[in-house]
Amino acid sequence: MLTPDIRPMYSKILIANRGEIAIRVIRACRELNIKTVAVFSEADRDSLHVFLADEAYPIGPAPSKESYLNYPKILEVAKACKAEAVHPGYGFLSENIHFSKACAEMGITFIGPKPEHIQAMGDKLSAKNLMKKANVPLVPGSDGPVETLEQAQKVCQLIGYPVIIKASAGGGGKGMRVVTEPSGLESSFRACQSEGLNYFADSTVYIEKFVTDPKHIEVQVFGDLYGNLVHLFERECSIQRRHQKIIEETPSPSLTEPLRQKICKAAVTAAQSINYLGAGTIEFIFDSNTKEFYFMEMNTRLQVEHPITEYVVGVDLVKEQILVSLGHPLSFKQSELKQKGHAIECRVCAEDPVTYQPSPGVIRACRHPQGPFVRVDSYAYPGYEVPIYYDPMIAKIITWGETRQEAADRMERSLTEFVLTGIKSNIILHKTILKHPKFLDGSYTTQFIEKNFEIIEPDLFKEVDDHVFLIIAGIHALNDRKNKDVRQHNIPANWKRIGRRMQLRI
Ligand code: MV4
Repeated sequence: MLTPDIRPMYSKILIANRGEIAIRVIRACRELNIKTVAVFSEADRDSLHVFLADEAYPIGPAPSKESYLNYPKILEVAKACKAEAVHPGYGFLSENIHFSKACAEMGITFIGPKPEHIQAMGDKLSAKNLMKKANVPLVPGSDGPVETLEQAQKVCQLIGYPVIIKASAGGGGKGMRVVTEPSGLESSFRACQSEGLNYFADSTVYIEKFVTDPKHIEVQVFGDLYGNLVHLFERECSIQRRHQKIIEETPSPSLTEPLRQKICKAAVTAAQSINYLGAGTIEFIFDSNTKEFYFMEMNTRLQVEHPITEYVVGVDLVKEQILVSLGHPLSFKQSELKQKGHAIECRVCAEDPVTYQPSPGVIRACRHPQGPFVRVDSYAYPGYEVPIYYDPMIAKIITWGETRQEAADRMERSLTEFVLTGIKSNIILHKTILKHPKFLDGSYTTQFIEKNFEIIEPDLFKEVDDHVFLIIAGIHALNDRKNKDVRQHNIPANWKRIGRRMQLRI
């Protein structure tokens, strides 16, 4: 190992993000005694990250393009307030090559991927080529881009149907088409090319054998400046809808110990092959019938679901990102890392649990779950208006247990404890999933929501809808009689307490 060249601790970091992840980064900075700078859009004046940071500056109108994606403006703020580093969180600018470069040019440390790593992994074909050279398992398919229909037909004859056509510049599920028989190839091939061109200004597509009903298993990796590259085990993220994850857990209920070793080793090989630095995630699809896994993409950022890894492995990933960016060697060795117990995360979203439509609006009552082995990363508070402009996720509940069952029991308990009124949320969807036999036995796949919760059965949620109506009615009644301050009602509703007392008297 080289002699570590460690720079002194930052005195100030700018957080180029909003919501719960901005708060997550602020917390890590506080613990390291680093001052924090928040930036906010016009829609986010009352957002919690603005209150919690040491300083906060407006960066533009509500639409992301004019604020959280406006990196010249963000860098202008960083310069003016003398921030030495920028943390991008996830989404927004976290994997933006121009931002990563612009930071470097301005002498501001970007606590995220290097431009060359974004380059290598941002283009899916480039990533696949690199992985092929590194001997990381890939789904059989076209060796590189497919340019003509004739070429496409040849590839499909060779690998057999069903196939999936993917735009090379796509990712996270955009620009993909499944084709089940030869007659559907032409239209899907053309559609995929023009989707690539329209959305990503790149019509390059490639073809793979379509793996039916896979699981999504990803591996957290971390690299430092001294050639150390470790994995922090897997996360199972198969419970998703339209490529938005809903529940994640670790360890994966579908991996045996030898398989876990194999997939984690493949992830380290993948990251090592590009000399990866910092936190990253290697995404695989896993066929639970054949027990085969295949590399899909690499995400060169901190992920939403990072807390389940933090709980089970015992590492603060954000602190580690900050320290590694200063030139510290990793604070742990691979041999010291073990999975202890089980963690589950539920993403709580301001959305209709039946239609999945966003449900922005003013939060009235909000009381977060608490108690043993429960972590809540949230930016919700009573009186806060959830804006329509951004991601509907307002909170993450993370629970830990000695066993999967204990973590799940704690999650059910936490979901029951969570009081959230004024807006619709998917809390009831989470409760229903946790009771589902396919969740209980861990056999769920990426098709789980589509197969079980897509045919809308409003009766499934009736019980809770009624409950929500009652609570809202109670709050409104009290507000009208007493005062307008919703903060007061962050305690059990009076009508309920009084009702109970009356019952006892009778
Ligand atoms: C696949 C696949 C089946 N076969 N590729 C979706 C997003 C991108 N990361 C890759 N994706 C898929 N690629 C082959 N050859 C199925 C998916 C897929 C999926 C992957 C991970 C998590 C959720 C998913 C939901 C649907 C499809």
